[in-house]
Amino acid sequence: MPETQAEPTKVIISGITRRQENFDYTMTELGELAKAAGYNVVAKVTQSLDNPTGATYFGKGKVEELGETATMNDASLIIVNDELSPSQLRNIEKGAKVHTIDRTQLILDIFGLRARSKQAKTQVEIARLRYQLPRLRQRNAGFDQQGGGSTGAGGALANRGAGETQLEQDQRVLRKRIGRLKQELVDEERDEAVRSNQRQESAYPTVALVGYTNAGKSTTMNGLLNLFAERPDDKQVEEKDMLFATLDTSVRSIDLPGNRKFLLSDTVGFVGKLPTKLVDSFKATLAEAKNADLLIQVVDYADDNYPDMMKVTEDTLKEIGAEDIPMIVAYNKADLRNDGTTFPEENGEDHLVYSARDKASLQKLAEMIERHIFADAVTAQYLIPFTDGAVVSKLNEVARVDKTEYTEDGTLITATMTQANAGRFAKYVQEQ
Ligand SMILES: Nc1nc2c(ncn2[C@@H]2O[C@H](COP(=O)(O)OP(=O)(O)OP(=O)(O)O)[C@@H](O)[C@H]2O)c(=O)[nH]1
Ligand SMILES: [Mg+2]
Repeated sequence: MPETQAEPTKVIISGITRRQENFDYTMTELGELAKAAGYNVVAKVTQSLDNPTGATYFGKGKVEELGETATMNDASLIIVNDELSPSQLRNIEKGAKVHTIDRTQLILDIFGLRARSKQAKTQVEIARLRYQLPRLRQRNAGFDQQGGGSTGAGGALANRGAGETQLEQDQRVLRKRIGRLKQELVDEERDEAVRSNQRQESAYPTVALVGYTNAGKSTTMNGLLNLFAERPDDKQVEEKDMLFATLDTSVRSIDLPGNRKFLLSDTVGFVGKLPTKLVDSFKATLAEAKNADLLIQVVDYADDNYPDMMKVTEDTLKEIGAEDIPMIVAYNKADLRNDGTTFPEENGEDHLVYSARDKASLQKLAEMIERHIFADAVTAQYLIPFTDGAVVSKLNEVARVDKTEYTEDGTLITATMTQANAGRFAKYVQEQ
């Protein structure tokens, strides 16, 4: 973890290319991730190697070069572009004499820095402890120094079980803590489930923005809020030119004309080689996406590497079990492409080229969302007896009311609404 100091820690990013096409891109991204963690990247060291060497990952000469580069640039940390085995990390450290972490540790650190809500913090902590568990070593320092300032580990040192080694004891303490945190998460999820049930009760369709980190999900959310917020002062979410700006899911209601209201959620972004443990821990946060009626995959269309990013997004969606939800693919940042791309431009039902900073684009996106989620909308005539006045207000709340007449038997209303909502008013329907 970087210390909070005026001078950011100088780091070297390093990786092995197996001549994969997107290697340069993944190294650039590793640099961005390092920046997001507060580091100053001063050098890059790469090696072309078909099979990373077992013991040191890099070839032996490369490890020495890493050490020399660090000395030359006054760097105190090496970051490797892969998930390494504990012994590989140790051997690089030994050879280069510089503290070394892998891509997984780096991403965990960023998540640790960004987590704001209790739920996000717990999720990150679980992922972090699970990463540390196989990395514990037989020595006294144990995991205290890597524990991210959390409590609990030190106190148990006094009650080592009979015949239990230091390492076994450390592992036991860690497992226990993971168990406790998981339980906390379950309790929180139960509360969240209640809240999200309440949302479902309201029968408003739900739409989730998903996609690669920095694609423009939060900017799209804010743009739609500006145009269609139910309450104009509805809180904007944070948008930032930085990887993993958003870690917590935010849900806001969007009110399209004609009482076509839906709930929109902004979620945590994905990244290549996102640690499985992290995805696993973030399932609660991503539940909003998993339970959505419609997904909008926001793509950074100005980044040449966007096809890879889409692949990562789709793989991650599969991992959380959201692959069968209908999806609009929204190719964002079209304004940054200098190849004459025009926008907004709809390609078929499910594809939109747009810019989250452009009003016409957002209006187009809203139209597409509306078409999708209200595709099954039904128009019917409802006769509400005067004694059921509350039903009339309810109808006005959830439906687009096309016509209202007053008859001897009650209020006669022609209204259009989703199937789900229509079901609630079935007994008032007038056959025509
Ligand atoms: N030029 C341009 N910039 C955009 C557009 N959409 C988003 N951006 C910028 O791209 C950066 C990332 O946008 P965010 O909305 O924070 O991205 P995100 O997908 O929420 O990212 P994470 O929360 O990190 O996953 C910000 O600097 C935005 O201002 C666009 O259409 N055009
Ligand atoms: Mg965001």
